[in-house]
Amino acid sequence: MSMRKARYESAKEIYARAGADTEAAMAALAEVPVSVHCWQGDDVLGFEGAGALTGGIQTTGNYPGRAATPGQLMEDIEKAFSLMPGKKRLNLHASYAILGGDAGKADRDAYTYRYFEPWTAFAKRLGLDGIDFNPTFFAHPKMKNGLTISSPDEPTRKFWVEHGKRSLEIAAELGKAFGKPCLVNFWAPDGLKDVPADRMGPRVRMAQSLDEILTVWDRKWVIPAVESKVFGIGVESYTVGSSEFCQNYAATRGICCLLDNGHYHPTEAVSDKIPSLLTFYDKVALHVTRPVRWDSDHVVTLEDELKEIAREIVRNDALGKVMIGLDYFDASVNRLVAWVTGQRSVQKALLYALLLPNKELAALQDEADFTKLLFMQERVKTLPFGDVWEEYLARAGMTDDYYTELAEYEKKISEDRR
Ligand code: RNT
Ligand code: ZN
Repeated sequence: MSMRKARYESAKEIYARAGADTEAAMAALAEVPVSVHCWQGDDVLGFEGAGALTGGIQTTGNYPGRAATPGQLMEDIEKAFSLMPGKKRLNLHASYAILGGDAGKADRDAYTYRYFEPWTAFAKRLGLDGIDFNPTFFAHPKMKNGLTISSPDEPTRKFWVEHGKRSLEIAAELGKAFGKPCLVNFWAPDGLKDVPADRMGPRVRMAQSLDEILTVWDRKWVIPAVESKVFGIGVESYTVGSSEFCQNYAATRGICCLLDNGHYHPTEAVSDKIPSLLTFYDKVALHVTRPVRWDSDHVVTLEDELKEIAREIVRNDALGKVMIGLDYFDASVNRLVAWVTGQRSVQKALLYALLLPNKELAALQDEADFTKLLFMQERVKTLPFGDVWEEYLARAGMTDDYYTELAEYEKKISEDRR
């Protein structure tokens, strides 16, 4: 028996004694789709010729090798995804339209599924579970004074409403193409740098715009969501799509909330919001990121809050209810290593949560045996998790070293792009 196998067999026994089934945990994890964002590969720039990222978000760093064309981005996605275990979906933004001869002619209010068909073919070739979609309400000259669907300027608002409608139409085709609904996440950066004189007007307009957009919602193939945010760069004082706005909008319209764990005040925890929403909603969408002092979108790593998010999903039997997506963008390190690191961190957190004796721990809480609960919660932390993780990777044909392969890829391919 190889050393790895022996370590796994021993871990399996130790976990069984602690009340966890490693085989069941690995099998469950392999079925959980994670929607991997395309935008880690090119610093969120897309293919429309946007020179800069706007809308209160920012990618920092200038590591060489950024994918600048659809071909390069697909090549990088294929490589990075080959090192990510588990089921994957691809998360696209409208700004990644492959316009071909229509470049410079078709604007976002006229995008159709045609511009995304190459992505469908690509995702099918990679055996992905599906594609999710996002209207791009930023990095575009038709944003007026930083506003899109909440703009008081009617032609501006209308343009963005049309973009939202096109996005839902494209998503319906994406859903049909894979035979599974497509998640469409509405995030608009609309907000103000300084103290507003009218906080309600923009919100009323945003709700009206979303209502207009939803008139083309295909309920069979599309799951719409709204993503809230507390502030952005240049919109420090007020964001239209606040948490209360989005949650109430979603609840009253029968759509979904998307929680991005970088979008709240620093002491708020998304792990605590998940069960609150699951009490009322069938589905909850997530953007997993790592905020460092602000919504910095650092590469996701295996830290406490990520583990807690995974535990809330697992112990509430919500693996089929929480749609897990990734949202980070770091341009200061090898972008593929960043991509794989974040996806694997989420997989690790889920496996970690699946290996906890969740029922026993919950029973201790109900019995108010807080002494034993404290003891148990600490004890499980040193179970041989790494041995199960390596076994999970081995069964996916992978090892824990993705660095060596990506460093070679960087030498061969990315460096030519300088
Ligand atoms: C911005 C939001 C949003 C974007 C992506 C690119 O703060 O998190 O989800 O990051 O849509
Ligand atoms: Zn997000």
